[in-house]
Amino acid sequence: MHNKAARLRKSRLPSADPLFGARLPPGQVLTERFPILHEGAVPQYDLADWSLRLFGTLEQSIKLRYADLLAMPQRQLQCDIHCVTRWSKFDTQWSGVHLQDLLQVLKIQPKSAFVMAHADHDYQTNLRLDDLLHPDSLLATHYHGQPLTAQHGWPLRLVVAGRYFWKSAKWLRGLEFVEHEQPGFWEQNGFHLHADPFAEQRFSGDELDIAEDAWRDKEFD
Ligand SMILES: Nc1nc2c(c(=O)[nH]1)N[C@H]1C(S)=C(S)[C@@H](COP(=O)(O)O)O[C@H]1N2
Ligand SMILES: [Mo]
Repeated sequence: MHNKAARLRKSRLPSADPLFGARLPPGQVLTERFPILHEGAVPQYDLADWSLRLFGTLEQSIKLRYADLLAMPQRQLQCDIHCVTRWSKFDTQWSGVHLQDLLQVLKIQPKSAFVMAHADHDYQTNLRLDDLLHPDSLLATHYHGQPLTAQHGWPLRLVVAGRYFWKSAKWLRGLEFVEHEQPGFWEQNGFHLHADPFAEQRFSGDELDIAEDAWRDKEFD
C-alpha cells in the first residue's frame, strides 16, 4: 500500500487529547493492556549462566550476576510508557537498579556520552548516557512487585525515561559505553535515533510507517 504514510499522516490524532491533558503524547492511544512486542522468540535463561556486562570506554569491563544486582540499592519507579505503534500505558510500576547507583557502587566513571544497549536475541538500541542516568530510567528486575515475566524481559530489562518504548530493551545483557552514537536495531530500520514521544520522533525518514491500530492485534496481558 504505497500511500499508507499519507493515510497515516491524515489520520493523526489531535496533538493533545483534552481528557489526558499534556500527559498523553500526540498520536498515542491509551490502553490498560500490556502489549507484548518483540522480534524473535522469548529467551530462556538459567540464572547460573546469566550475566550483565558493562564494557566499552570504562577502565575495565565488569560482569554482574543477577544476585549482584539484587544486592545493589533498589529503586522504585512509576512511569507512563509510550510505544511507537501508538499505545501508551499510564502508571506502570517498576523496581530495580538505577545506573547512577550501580556506577557509584562499582566506582566506575564512563568516559563517553553514549551507550549501546545489547539484549537477546541480538537486539541493540542506542541511548545517550544522560537518558540512562535520568531519575526515571531503571535497570528493572520487577514489574508491579513481581519479577518480570519472561515475555516482558526476565530477568532484566531497561526502562528508559522519555523515549519510545523500543528503547527499553528487554533481556538486557550488556551496556556498552561508546564515544560515538551508532544506530541500534530499530534505529537502523527507519526509526528515529532519539525517539522522544512528545516530539513525535518516530521515524528517521518519511518512507516508513505503522498502521495506527496494528498494536491491537498483538498479544497482551
Ligand atoms: N530484546 C528486545 N527488547 C525489546 C524488543 C525486542 O524485540 N527485543 N522490542 C522493543 C519494543 S519495539 C517494544 S514496544 C517493547 C515492548 O515491551 P513489552 O513487550 O514489555 O510491552 O520492548 C522493546 N524491547
Ligand atoms: Mo515497539
